Amino acid sequence: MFKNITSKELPKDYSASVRHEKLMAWVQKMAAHCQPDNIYWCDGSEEEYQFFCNVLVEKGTFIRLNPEKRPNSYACFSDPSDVARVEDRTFICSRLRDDAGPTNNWMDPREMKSLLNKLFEGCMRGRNMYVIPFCMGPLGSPLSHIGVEVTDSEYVVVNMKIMTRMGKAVIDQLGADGEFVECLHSVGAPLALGQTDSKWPCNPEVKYIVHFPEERSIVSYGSGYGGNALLGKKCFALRIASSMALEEDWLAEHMLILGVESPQGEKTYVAAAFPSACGKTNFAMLIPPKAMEGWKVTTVGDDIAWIKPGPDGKLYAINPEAGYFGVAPGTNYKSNPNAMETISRNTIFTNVGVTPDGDVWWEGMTEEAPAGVINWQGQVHDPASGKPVAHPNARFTAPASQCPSIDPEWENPAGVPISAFIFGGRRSTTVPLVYQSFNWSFGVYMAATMGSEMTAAAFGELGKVRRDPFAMLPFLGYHMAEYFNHWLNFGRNLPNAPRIFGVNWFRKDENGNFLWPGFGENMRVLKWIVDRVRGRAAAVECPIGWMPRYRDMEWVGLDFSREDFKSIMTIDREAWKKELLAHEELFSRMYDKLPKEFFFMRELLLSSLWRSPEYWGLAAERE
Ligand code: SAT
Ligand code: MN
Repeated sequence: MFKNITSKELPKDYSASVRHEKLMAWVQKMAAHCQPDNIYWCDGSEEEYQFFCNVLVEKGTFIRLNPEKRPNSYACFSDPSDVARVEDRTFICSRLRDDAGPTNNWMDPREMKSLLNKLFEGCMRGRNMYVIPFCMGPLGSPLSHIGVEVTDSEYVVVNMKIMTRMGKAVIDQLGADGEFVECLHSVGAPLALGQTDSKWPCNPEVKYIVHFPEERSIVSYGSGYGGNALLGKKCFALRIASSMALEEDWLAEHMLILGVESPQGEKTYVAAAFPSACGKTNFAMLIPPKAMEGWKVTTVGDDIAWIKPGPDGKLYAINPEAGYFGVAPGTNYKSNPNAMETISRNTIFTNVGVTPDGDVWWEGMTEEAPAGVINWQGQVHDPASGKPVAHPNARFTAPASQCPSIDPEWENPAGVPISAFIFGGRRSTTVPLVYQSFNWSFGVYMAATMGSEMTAAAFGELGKVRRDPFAMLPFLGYHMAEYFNHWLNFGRNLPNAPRIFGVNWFRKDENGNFLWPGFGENMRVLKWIVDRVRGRAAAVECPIGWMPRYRDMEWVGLDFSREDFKSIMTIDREAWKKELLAHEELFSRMYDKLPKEFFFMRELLLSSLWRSPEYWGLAAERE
């Protein structure tokens, strides 16, 4: 039976040397309330990482994978009640309900605090409290921000080591009075004296993921999984950071950042937002088709971008994270060879299958499940059962530095200059492969109204379009309509704002087959985008924006006919009438604060649908 690690077993920490009184006082106060056995301050060293991985192996949480196949890697299975973010348990507790807006859960902060106070009292009994100082963004960058997470989960410690710059160096950076975001986390499963711990402690009944934007603090209770527990990611880098960004005039976005290098060595950076299940990680790590020799894509980030204007008026972006917490199922050497290399070592796998020879497996990795593979529920997989081996939201946690396509500037404290924003969703009809919005305002409108068809029943009817503005619906820390206003204002002050593009890799023909090959071939779309930004590519005006003609895109090495192009680029008048009318549904939810520009833009788009048929349909048909 596993016993909690005692103070004697814990490595020696540096807490005696911490000079930050406010931080010290907060940690002491949290400890007095949560009543852990011990407090340990994480230093972020390799030895410490190994120590906690060993602890997790002893506890039975981690399975050490075969070092020949996955060096220094581990797999674990979560509790079946704790497998994903819990949106209905996520709260924005601003003082005024109206500041959280119609798309967030809200509770009065005083009421929430008294509720949380009760939950946290003694919640770490029988466990240790780990203090994790972490920096989102490169240490010392003017674009970075610091947080301190206290948690009772060793799983969180080792994941935060990969996902952030974590440890003593952050404490040094904080000095005596540096600012930090307080992040309190507990799995919500105190242990009575002598009680055996479970392999995945959590609270199956009670979960709260709470943000106090005015105080810039986060409290999370009851879950040990992903974004519920690794508080630097969605909680800090998106929800809290988005409200900081509104106040301080910058952007915290749910965007990947990639670099496109031309055969001449010219580099262009773009940031792109996609809702879940649109292949974001694959796009961030794209490998161009062989026929497009000399073109190269490099990866700065796969999930989150913090963007601020530089002194030259351009926008500069950093990836606040240091690792990837990516969806495993579907990842393979065809869909994403760079991701497969990234996770070949030093990786933590959660809720994937484990093979008899100590490696991992998930749906889509290879054709068939290996015989004897253990599923994420810890049982030998029975192919007849129809149950998947890996949980659909199974994840890998891997250091970004291991990605073969990592951009040489990915840790540049000044960030990388962004020339274009790309917004995409999963749409089987209506939305063309690519188009450029007329200007910044129309681009903001397009991003605000973007939607994606549901691939998982969790969010409603399969195939139904779920509006997910800027792919930020579950990640914004304030009122959605204020966010639209922030974007509109932000662009007004830029001398040469990035161009804004819409893409859709998922259009289908009448038989339900995908029209576009996707993956590496998306490079063709990227090339047109980069060439547009550079003023080299032609386009024609269409009702919804600027679109490439067949001859404006690079087709070398791909069998994609004019007819194919037409089927994926056609703007259908009736479909677009319906589309624009559907925007009303989103707008009516936030009518009072919606930018008035939006109503005019919608009218303009609608009226352009009535122009002559020669103007209509177009890009696809013009020579
Ligand atoms: O679990 S995370 O929030 O980190 C990832 C996701 O669900 O998008
Ligand atoms: Mn994400």
